[in-house]
Amino acid sequence: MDVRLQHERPKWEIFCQVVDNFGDIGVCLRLARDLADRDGKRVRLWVDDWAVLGRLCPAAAAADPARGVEVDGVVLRHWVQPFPDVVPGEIVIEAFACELPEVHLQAMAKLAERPAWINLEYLSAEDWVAGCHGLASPHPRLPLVKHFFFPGFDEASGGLPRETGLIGRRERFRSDPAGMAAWRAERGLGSLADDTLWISLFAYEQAALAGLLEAWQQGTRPVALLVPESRILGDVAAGLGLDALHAGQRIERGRLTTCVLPFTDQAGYDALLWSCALNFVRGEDSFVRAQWAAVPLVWQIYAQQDDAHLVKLEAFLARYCHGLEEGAAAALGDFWRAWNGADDIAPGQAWHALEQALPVIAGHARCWSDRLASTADLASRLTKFCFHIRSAAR
Ligand code: TRH
Repeated sequence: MDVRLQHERPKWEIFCQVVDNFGDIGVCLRLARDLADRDGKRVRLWVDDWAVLGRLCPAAAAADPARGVEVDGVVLRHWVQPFPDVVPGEIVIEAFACELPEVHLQAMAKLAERPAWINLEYLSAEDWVAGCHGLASPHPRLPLVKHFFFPGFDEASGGLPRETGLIGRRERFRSDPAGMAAWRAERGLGSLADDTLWISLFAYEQAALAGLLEAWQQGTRPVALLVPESRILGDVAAGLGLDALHAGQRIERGRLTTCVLPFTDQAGYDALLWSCALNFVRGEDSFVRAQWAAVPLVWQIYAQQDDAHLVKLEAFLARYCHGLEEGAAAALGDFWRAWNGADDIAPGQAWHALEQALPVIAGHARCWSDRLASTADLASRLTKFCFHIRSAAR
């Protein structure tokens, strides 16, 4: 990498630690790319797990972590100990409450114009977010103030990540049937009936999957189930009576065709979501991307202690189902609760009602996405917020 880029002071600097899975880096990588695109490529992203980054970003996988690499205007750096002596960015974001290296905090405190310091929080639809978004927290020892920034679904929050041009790209993909057919054919997904229901399945382990696979096999409509490599693959194999499944395999059972896809980069995953009529997603980033896909989704929320995640699930359902016809809202809510183990009913039992309601939910998903897309996105709100706190500090 260009030595200049290694040492130039970035405008935006993001720190991310992997807690589990891909989502934390996934969110940060998208935000970093978006900021670089809007803001003249002055972004540096530190990640502690280079291997996870490499799964989402093949250019990083090919690079030497000790040197870092620049991708789409973002300087990607491996966060190691001891932390190198670098000039902090003008805006320093710690993602998901990760702890900044002490040496970096000291460097931030020594600068004549101190950086804006942001703690980017997890996404939640809960009402308390409005009361916490933007709050300031002075450092106990150093002359630094951290501000909490909460993504969310309304004006009282930090909004949702939505990079410039995303909706246009989705629409171009969708309005090109020949292109979509070629995209499917390249992945070995050709020659399926016209009335096939295309479903993508990205999920954690799911003990109750077998019943749902059974419902799809016995259903009235053909189902194409596209499963990118993920933790649910073992349950898919078991549900189909197999020992294991691998990328590239295609299994036919009754009305169900299951195709296992290799884990792709983030752009490839977006295309998968756009190509389907129903997306099973998980965690945070795929959950948001499925909303931008503007088709029905099923969310498997990341499980937390004491079932705290179920409160978050209900908070989102309440917002999402607002304005959705009562029967469709009930079908959707029942299925989501079943999928998250929040109900005695199994997903296989809840499927029929959801399937019936899909056309109505599809219209609603489009309106939901359009409404969200008409509001300011996370990067714009963050930029504005940081401008205000930096102006106030001068
Ligand atoms: O990996 P996740 O389960 O991440 C979760 C959440 O972020 C959660 O908030 C966090 O607390 C927990 O981890 C520890 O799910 P998520 O957020 O959807 O991230 C997956 C990323 O993987 C997302 O950026 C999309 C990307 N992806 C690809 O790039 N290619 C693929 O083929 C697939 C299937 C996913």
